[in-house]
Amino acid sequence: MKFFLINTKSHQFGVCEYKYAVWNYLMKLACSVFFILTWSMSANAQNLNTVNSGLLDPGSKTPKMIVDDFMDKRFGMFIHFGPVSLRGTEIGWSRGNEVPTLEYDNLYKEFNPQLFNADQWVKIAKDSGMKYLVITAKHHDGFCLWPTAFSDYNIKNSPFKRDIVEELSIACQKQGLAFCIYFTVADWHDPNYTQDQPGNMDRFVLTMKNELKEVITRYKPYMLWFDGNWEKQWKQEYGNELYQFIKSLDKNVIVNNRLGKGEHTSFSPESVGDYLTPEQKIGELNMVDPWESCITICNQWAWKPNDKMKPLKECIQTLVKTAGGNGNLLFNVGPMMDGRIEARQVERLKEMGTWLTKYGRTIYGTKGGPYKPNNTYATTRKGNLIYLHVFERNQGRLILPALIGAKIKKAYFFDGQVVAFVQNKDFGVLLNLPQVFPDTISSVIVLELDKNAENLSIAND
Ligand code: FHN
Repeated sequence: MKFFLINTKSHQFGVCEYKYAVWNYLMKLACSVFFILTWSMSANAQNLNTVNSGLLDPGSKTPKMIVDDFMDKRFGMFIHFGPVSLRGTEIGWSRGNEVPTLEYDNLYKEFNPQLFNADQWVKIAKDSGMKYLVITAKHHDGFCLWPTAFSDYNIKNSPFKRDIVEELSIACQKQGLAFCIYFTVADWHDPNYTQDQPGNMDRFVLTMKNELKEVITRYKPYMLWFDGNWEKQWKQEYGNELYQFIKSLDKNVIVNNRLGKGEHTSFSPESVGDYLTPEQKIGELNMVDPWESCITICNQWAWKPNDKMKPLKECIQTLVKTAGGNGNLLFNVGPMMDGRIEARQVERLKEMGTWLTKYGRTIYGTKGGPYKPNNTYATTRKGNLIYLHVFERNQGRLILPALIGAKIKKAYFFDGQVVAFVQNKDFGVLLNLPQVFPDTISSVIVLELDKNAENLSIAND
């Protein structure tokens, strides 16, 4: 809390004026002290109100059409960035491990990513076919990439000074990507979080509310990606309280399911938030609950020199299997200490963008299914079309379980090449595959049905 004191050290007054000036100063000081005390008491009162064991107001849920719009986007960029890029170790987790805590907490004094260019980052995401972008505005190390008034441990106090969160929000708006914010509920730098003393967590939750109010009102995020809800300090009631608070600021902002104490890959009474968040794996096919898998393009979330990068085939098939399971893929890059995303990662993302330029309509705005994805194929669907993504040729024949209540009228590759097939309501569908596929990574066969494919039940349960 900053105390704004009045400066009365001017000396040009006579005795009378001097007495008036002193009296005036004392009156102003008394008013300021009274204001600060009442504000602090109300803030403390608000602190006490942060612990609200009330259940969530069902009416505060994010409107379904907004979440449906999110799920139609299918593909987003996750960015883990911060002063830790100066060491090339994992954000948050390397604090007090590979990097001594004191050293880690002072990295911000060297943090100066002069080659950071928000327009470039967003263009890389856009050119790769991504429709939204999530930046770690505050990760577990507690460093804030925006100039918050509620913690000195922020970008304004680094040599870089610029508001990275704001610049990315503006760049996303200019280029038509949805701007989203990652915000940790586990802040390993804040003593109110780390020191278990009466009232500390209430003060911590109040700080969170103040910081969230800043980022929501200033940067108007499309979605908030919370993280860290597994730690013992974080209580269910904080999650309930924060969800209601967030919704009071913006009823349409999408919130992931890591505010409550529920686990990440299924909804439970403890869950707070709008969608499931499997991590570093492709989620299970789920036609009921919205979900998004967050997966790294390399191994580490934050930048690591010479980290192992996933081959293009794995990147594309991960996206296809995720969409085939009716989910989104949040694909992570970790920019380097100078603010650039590694050229090899940019190239890999461009290759994904080239594939999506051709096959994007089989991913965006589709539903997953009606077959569960596997290592040979995955399917998406829209209208009366099923898009059969075939990864392996398997001796030139592919057998699919029978579709329930629908018949295939035609089958052809994306480029029009006809595919011969026979179907039977018992053994299913047998497709004869050519010697050479149009696309070595993931070829798409269009199955034209005699009815809408979107409501068919899952065929290989
Ligand atoms: O601890 C974090 C980790 O650093 C990373 O941010 C992932 C991706 O969201 N989430 C947590 C691990 O579950």
